[in-house]
Amino acid sequence: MRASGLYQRLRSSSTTRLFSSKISAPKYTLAISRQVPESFPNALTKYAQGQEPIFLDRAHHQHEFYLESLRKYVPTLCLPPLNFHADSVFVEDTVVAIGKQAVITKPGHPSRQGEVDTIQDCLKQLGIKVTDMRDSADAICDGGDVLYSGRHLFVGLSARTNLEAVKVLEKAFGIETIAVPFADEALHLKSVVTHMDPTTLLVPAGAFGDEVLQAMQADKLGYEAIRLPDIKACNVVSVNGAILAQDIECGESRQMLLDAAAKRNLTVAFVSTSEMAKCDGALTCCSVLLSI
Ligand code: CIR
Repeated sequence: MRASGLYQRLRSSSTTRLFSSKISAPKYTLAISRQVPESFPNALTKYAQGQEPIFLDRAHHQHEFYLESLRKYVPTLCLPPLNFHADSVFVEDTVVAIGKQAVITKPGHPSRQGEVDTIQDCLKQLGIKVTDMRDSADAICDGGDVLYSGRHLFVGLSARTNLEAVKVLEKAFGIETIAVPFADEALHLKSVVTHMDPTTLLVPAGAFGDEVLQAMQADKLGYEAIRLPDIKACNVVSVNGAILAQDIECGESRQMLLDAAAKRNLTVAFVSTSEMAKCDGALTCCSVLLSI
């Protein structure tokens, strides 16, 4: 991604403000999710290609367990399935919500754009102020590219999300926003980096992780980065004192997560996501966390 005027402006505005370490994590009051559709085995797959087919029954069971795990920490609403949209279980991509405000996205893949209307209706019924990104002709965005750490809004410039979307998000939320170009090695920014608390990021070990951290200006902005050997361990749902983490095999990553969580007084729950992973999905993508 070439640095454009907006990209430069976002970078410089990000570096001039002061870091405050006293910010606590948002308190979430409701999560929105959506049931796995019968068409799920036809979900889009790019990065996880070549695996065995998706098993629908197993996907239903894993999703149930995900909801059960999430409900221990936040009341969770599960919307009915959208059977004409194979990827619609990945609700995260349709909306970015912070506090009582939300931006409905225009997902970057055309097959996913029909998923947003029902989410928009649901948010409006919950009394959330909704901005519709579709009103900005050129903006495209998957919510999986938007990481709100509680302090900053990081927006990955992937094949699904562009600078126009960054502009819409920055204006809607008025939060310090950092555009993060990253190599085409993963679907979304949050496929490779999420936060454990407002000052701690989980990032893969190695050169790719180094590049992402640099693009995020993580050091300058006062983040500690925990570098995990297994990239899948970097996608966690951080919710009300708990971390939902993928049930990975890498013992070293598991232990590092457990140690980092214990140090921060956070509980860890491991959740299986093998069927979601077969179509580039992870944990964050199956819910939207609201503070209303
Ligand atoms: C897609 O390609 O759109 C889906 N198969 C996967 C979306 C995963 N979403 C996410 O991580 N936020």
